[in-house]
Amino acid sequence: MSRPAPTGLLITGTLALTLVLAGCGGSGDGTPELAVSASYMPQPITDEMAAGFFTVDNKGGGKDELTSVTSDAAADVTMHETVGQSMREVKALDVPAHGQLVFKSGGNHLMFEKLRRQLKQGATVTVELHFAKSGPIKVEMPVKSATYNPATGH
Ligand SMILES: [Cu+2]
Repeated sequence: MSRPAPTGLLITGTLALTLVLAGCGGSGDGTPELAVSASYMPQPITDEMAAGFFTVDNKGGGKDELTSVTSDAAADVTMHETVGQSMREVKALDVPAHGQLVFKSGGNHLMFEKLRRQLKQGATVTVELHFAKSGPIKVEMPVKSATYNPATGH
C-alpha cells in the first residue's frame, strides 16, 4: 500500500501565542521608546473628511499615552475608537510598555476634518503625534488609494 505524500506545508498558528515577556523585569516605570510605522491615509471620498492609520511600537519599559494629533492637512484632527458598529472620539490612547498602539480600518483611527487641500493618492500628509511623556513624533503619511488594504499592499 502507498500513502499519498504531503503536498503542502502545514502552517500552524503558534505565532500569536508566543508572546514572550522576558526582559520585562525592573520597576515597570521605565522610559517609553516609541517608533511609528505603517502609516497611511486612504484617499478621502469627500473633500471634507479623511481617515488615517498607523502603528506606534513601544520598545521601552514605561507606558506612554497619545494625547493629541496635529497635521498640515486639516484644521481639526481627532482620535476615534470603534466600539461595535459605532465610533467615538477619545482624548487619549495608551501605548503600553513593551507593546503597541494600533490604528487600523475598523478600529482606532484618526479623523481629519476641515481639510486644507485636496488629498489625492500619491500625496503626503505631515502628521505630528503628541505624547504624555515622549517628545512629539512627526510622520510623513502617504495617501493611498481609497480601498488600500495594508494586509495585501493593494
Ligand atoms: Cu471616526
